[in-house]
Amino acid sequence: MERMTISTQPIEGQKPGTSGLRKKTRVFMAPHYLENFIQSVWIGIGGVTGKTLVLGGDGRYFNDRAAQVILRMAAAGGAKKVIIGQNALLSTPAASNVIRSRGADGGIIMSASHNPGGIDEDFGVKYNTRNGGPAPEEVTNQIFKATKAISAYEICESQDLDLSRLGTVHIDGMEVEIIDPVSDYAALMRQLFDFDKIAALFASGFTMRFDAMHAVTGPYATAILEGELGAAPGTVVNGEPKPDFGGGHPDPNPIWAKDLMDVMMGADAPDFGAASDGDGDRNMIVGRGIYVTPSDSVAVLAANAHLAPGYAGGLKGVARSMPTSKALDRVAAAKGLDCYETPTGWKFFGNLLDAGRATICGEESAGTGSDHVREKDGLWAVLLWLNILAETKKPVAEIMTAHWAEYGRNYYSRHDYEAVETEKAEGLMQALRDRLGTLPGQGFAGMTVESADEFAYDDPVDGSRSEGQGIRINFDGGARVVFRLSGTGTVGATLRVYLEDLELDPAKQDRDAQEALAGIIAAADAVAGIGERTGRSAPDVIT
Ligand code: VG1
Ligand code: CO
Repeated sequence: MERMTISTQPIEGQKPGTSGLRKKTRVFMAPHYLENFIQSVWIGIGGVTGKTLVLGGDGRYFNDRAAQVILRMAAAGGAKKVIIGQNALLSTPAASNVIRSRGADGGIIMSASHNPGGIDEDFGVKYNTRNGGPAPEEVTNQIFKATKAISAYEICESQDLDLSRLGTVHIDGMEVEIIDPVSDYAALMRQLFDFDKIAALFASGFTMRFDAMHAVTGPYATAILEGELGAAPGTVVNGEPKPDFGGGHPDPNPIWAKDLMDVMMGADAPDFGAASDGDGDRNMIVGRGIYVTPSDSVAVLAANAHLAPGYAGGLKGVARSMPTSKALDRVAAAKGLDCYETPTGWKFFGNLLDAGRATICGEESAGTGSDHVREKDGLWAVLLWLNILAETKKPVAEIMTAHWAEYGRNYYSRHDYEAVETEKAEGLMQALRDRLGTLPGQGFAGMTVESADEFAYDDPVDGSRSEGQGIRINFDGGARVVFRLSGTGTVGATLRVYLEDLELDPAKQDRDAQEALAGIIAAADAVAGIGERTGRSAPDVIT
């Protein structure tokens, strides 16, 4: 087999965002694009010689082709071994688990997560380090630096490997182990949760609908929920991963998982509903007649995790991303736990989890997870909910009402303005930034600003500092709004507006969130001039 050195030139814009490099699929398919980035990963991590890597993806269009290229480049770089999921599939949390359990040096996940897939949609590549978590900024900065200086990459010339057959094959002296993508992950879940209790719950007639959104969680959910826990056949819908996710957005929220919402709000709703995203790290939780916001879900999980065997000893601490609601803080305060506030993106939880400072983490964007892996984990959240439901035998709605009565309800919503012209979105942020010092005391739509700042994070473990992580404005009375630009989009800019207000009175905790937040929504528009600056009269997505 021949190793080839191919001359290339730096390609602009290969800067990893919130979670890896995400671009239009056709951009990734253009000559040298993927190769340049992979070679830069090798350079950024100090070379791949002698290393063992894990490789897998969410099955989106180009997943299979990209896997063959990455294998040939790993071989050319002198890697010792690549462990790859059958058909190049691995959910993000499963990949994180394989890196950890097999003691690999790192891994590459091919995914653009919740972004749509297909030749005209999105593709992505992310590097995870030895702890199983997304590379920290220090590493992604090295990778980005390498993309700007690259002049050649190395690749083996070889036939495509047959990735459909389990077992070990070789490519230019490098071992390639093709593993079942589900079995290691299922074994881990069995350790954490009381499968017998959950199985008894299903046996007693409890019904569920899990919408895999034609994405990677299908095989995992089918094997675990239907196969091991005895949920009725058909519990998992849209369970076959498709390269274009059936044409949908594999993003588990009430907008993109509307079918599930309609069923759960309907007359014959099952007891429990859930959905996951493209790469299996997000989750949506719905009870019969009630949607649970991700911010509330992580709070409920933290409050009740001790009911599952894996967390019976209690939690070391909890963490949430800054724009996530403070519902988790209220649970932490009541239980005497530390609660950390990090920038958006799972990579910021890695150090806290490694250092044993946090056990459960969450993001308002439907990401929840624990120290069992170093990624958020959609199915894990669903199984923890099932374990809690099996123990309490209460409907989701009752659990939520009781939770709010005890801790208060943090009304919460996120409004997204998608594909805004980059200049306009950045102008809006800059204008806010320029006025931060003068905002306190000023009134907007009847609300008075108490404090305003731009969030910066000092990592308590390694002391690194991350600046420019979102503008937050607190109003008198406790309401707040956060403004951020997305770091995962591929077209223009997405403005995210996060809205929150606390209600302690149980008599006022059953309102519609948009109604409850109407005042703060108006104040957000008034303070930032959203309509005026973006030309949009309403958000594209409300979650
Ligand atoms: C979004 C979410 C963030 C999440 C990230 C990756 O980032 O807001 O909470 O960690 O996606 O999730 P941004 O920069 O677009 O707001 V996933 O499931 O897309 O890997
Ligand atoms: Co995801």
